[in-house]
Amino acid sequence: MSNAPKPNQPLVTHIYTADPSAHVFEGKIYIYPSHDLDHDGPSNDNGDQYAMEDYHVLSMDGFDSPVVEHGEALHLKDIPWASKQLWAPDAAHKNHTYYLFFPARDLEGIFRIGVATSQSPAGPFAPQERYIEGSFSIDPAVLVDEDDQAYIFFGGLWGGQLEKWQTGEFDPAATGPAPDEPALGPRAALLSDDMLSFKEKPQEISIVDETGHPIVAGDEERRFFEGPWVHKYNGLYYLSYSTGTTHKLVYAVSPNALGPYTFKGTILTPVIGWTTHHSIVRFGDKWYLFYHDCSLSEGVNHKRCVKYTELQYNEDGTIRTIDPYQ
Ligand code: FUB
Repeated sequence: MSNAPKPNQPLVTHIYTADPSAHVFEGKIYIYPSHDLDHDGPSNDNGDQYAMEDYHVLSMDGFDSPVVEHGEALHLKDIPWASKQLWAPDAAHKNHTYYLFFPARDLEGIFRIGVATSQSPAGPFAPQERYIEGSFSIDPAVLVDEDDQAYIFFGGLWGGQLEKWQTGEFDPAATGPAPDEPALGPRAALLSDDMLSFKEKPQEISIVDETGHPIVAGDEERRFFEGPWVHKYNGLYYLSYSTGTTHKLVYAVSPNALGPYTFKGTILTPVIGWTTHHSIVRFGDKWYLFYHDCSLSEGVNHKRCVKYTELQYNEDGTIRTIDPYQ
């Protein structure tokens, strides 16, 4: 169809979108992005410019079909515990229910992770009264494994506050580890069977190099910054994430969902704009990377657009690096 989205082009242009989490539900591709606001306010390392207030779900019957935008799926005003900044969400399906997991600042300005439910993958989603107990930081990604156990992965530095939780309590003055110390890893926990709480205290995921040594905080080409995503390929778990300050999407592999993960390489070279954020999904017999850049706003960091491209594996299971502008 002529109005089907093209690879490496914005999926929609009537709103700014970012942080796409893609899933196949009911035989279609559903995309859960952030909805960037079109404002001209100040920009800083704390991420205040990412002032999002609602979520809009996108879907496509397939890659030769047009994108459907399903309208507002959840708004900040309807979330009792949240004060601002609805950042990168993810969705999952279990118990004949669709779950939307999302970060937001609580009434004290601390990032937490909430969950909302719907009978439809397009929403609208009804939020729980409180954030998930014991949750913190940003960028939830949920993997419902083949045995039906659901894992939540999350975390992000700087504006995402992950470094402020090193003691297990929120310390507003805390900074990250020294450059030669192990970098902070994303956090992960099993979800309860009803998907509304953590089954256990979140644990830190370790990312190591090929010799088994932890990736250190000063290794900005490889260390975890934000946006974790876990998918399975040929029985192995692939943890991919943004390196933040070096603007790459990279990945590491493990036989276990909770790691340790061994660093492998780069999935996506830097895009236009500061942030990079993605998801990986299989549709039919092909794999796809959903990502964002700031091309639609000609480079304004908080006015992004979601895109997709095919992702390919080499025979040894490594992922071929993608340059989205080639
Ligand atoms: O969209 C707000 C934040 O920017 C996300 O939570 C991060 O992953 C980055 O994309």
